[in-house]
Amino acid sequence: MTEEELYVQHRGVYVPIALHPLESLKYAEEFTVRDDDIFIGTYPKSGTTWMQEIVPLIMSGGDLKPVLTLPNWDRVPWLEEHRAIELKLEDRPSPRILATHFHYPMMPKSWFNSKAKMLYVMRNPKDVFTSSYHYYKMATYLVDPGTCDEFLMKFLNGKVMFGSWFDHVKGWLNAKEKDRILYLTYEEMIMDLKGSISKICSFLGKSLSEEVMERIADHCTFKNMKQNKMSNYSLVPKQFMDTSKSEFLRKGVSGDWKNLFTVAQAEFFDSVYKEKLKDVDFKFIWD
Ligand code: PPS
Repeated sequence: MTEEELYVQHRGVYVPIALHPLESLKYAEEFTVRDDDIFIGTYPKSGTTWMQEIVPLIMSGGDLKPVLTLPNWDRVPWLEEHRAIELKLEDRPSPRILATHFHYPMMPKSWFNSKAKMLYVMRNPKDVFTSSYHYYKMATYLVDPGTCDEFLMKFLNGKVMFGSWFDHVKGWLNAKEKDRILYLTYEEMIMDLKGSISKICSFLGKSLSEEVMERIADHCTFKNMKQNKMSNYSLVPKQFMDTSKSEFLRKGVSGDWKNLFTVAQAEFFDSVYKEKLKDVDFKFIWD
């Protein structure tokens, strides 16, 4: 099926209609954000599921119950997904932990006047592309990616779900609420998960012992999360995700783009990246 059949344009970006019917997008825009809300913001395939595991564990002080009893989409629901209305997010007790793939200007109007915090995670876009390429093959609510070249052009032109990676990242990096946004990268989490957990704790004002942070880091390794059926997407019916084509928790590494890109594709990607991010001074640690 085509983009026109499976996606709807919301503020100029494609969103898959199966997950984000128009009433959900309206609900999200008009959502009343509370000062103690904690948001996890990502462009798709940048570390959302990982954070949906880490942040509840930090908030529970290392108690595994929330991550072993609730699927990640109920534990940390997406603000803009159809389930948000069913879950009645407006009635949930504080502090709520919410995920979003929204670009910065799409955030609920009330976000901008709140004190809510945002944990914004970025990942090497070549790895985001690679993870997406495999995911688009298995997720039946998305348009088949076609060849790697075809998907590359769509990705670089933002003709994919949630639009352009470049616009997403630039929008959030230029947000004016810097005091309540913590910028993280997937790569730093790969290199030092406990250090990232400690950073998140400080940002959220949670004081946890070294031992608890170590326990959280251990639970949140790729290997351990893959065993957790509340987080590994094995509860999703086959008709939505065909795991014979790819798994949701697929490889969990940085640099897998090297197994997909040709030299010419990587060079082309890098030239677009250089041009589009020329005004950004954030020090990314990826290649
Ligand atoms: S989504 O669809 O936007 O919610 O996807 P998202 O969760 O953002 O990204 C999925 C990728 O994150 C990887 N992942 C992890 N990597 C390392 N460690 C842990 N614990 C972990 N959990 C999820 C997941 O495997 C996807 O990346 P790829 O490269 O496809 O493996």
